[in-house]
Amino acid sequence: MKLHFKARTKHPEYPNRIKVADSDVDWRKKLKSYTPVDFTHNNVVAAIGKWADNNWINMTNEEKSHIYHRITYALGRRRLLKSTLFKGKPRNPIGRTGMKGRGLLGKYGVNHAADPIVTRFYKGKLQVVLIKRRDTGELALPGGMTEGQSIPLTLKKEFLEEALRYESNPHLNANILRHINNLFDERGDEIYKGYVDDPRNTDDAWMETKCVHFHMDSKLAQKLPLLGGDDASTAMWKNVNSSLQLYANHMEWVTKVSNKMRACERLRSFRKK
Ligand code: RP5
Repeated sequence: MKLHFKARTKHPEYPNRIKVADSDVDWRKKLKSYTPVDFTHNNVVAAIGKWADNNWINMTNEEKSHIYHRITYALGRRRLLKSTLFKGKPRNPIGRTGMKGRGLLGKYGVNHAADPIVTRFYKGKLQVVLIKRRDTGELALPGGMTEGQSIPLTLKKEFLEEALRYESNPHLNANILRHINNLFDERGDEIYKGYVDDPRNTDDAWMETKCVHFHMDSKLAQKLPLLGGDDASTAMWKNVNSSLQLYANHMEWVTKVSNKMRACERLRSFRKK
């Protein structure tokens, strides 16, 4: 059974969670007492009817049925959210987090995101585009919530907004934009789909993502005018190595890409022989 770690840590905008030991995460283990902190951020309450669901106690059966039909990949394959229900309410499929309520997440159950991994080779080293998140100050992939849009659109939109400050970047010209459009239109290589070990997760709400890899030609990569925007204070190329520490479990997916690229390199040099 997969464990979550970051989903049990403190988020800067959250109160402290109840401590949950690794051995107590699994719901199948009966605990003498489990009293998670109840927290839904004011921003979520203010967004009810916009990007946030209604409060569970005020929800009509129709609203609940709509939620039950959302898609989750948290346990591997595609399922309806109703497969995660406990007493009629979606429950974190990985286990206890020490907090109930929605925290900063608008939706009960799954909250969908998309994460682009954009890489290049620079001086023989694999590099990846990262942003610094304004909320936790951590380095992260430039991903974002799907907000009802398709995954391909979200991947491109988030990259443009968070890594290139699309709206007001004076160095982002039509030629570079055309190349970026072409790169993202190639569909990329799916690296991961499912649960994110996000520090905002709770027992009632969690993040899931689809993470897609795009490798950039070195010449185009050199021209990319990286500039943090929206939820990102900065954007940069970073060498991929084991000392890199990233938000949530983003490093797992970057490592997968690095292994894939290394295998491709080996194959290429083998063919040259
Ligand atoms: C993570 O949160 C996802 O992997 C994605 O990077 C991000 C989406 O949330 P926001 O950055 O839009 O807050 O779980």
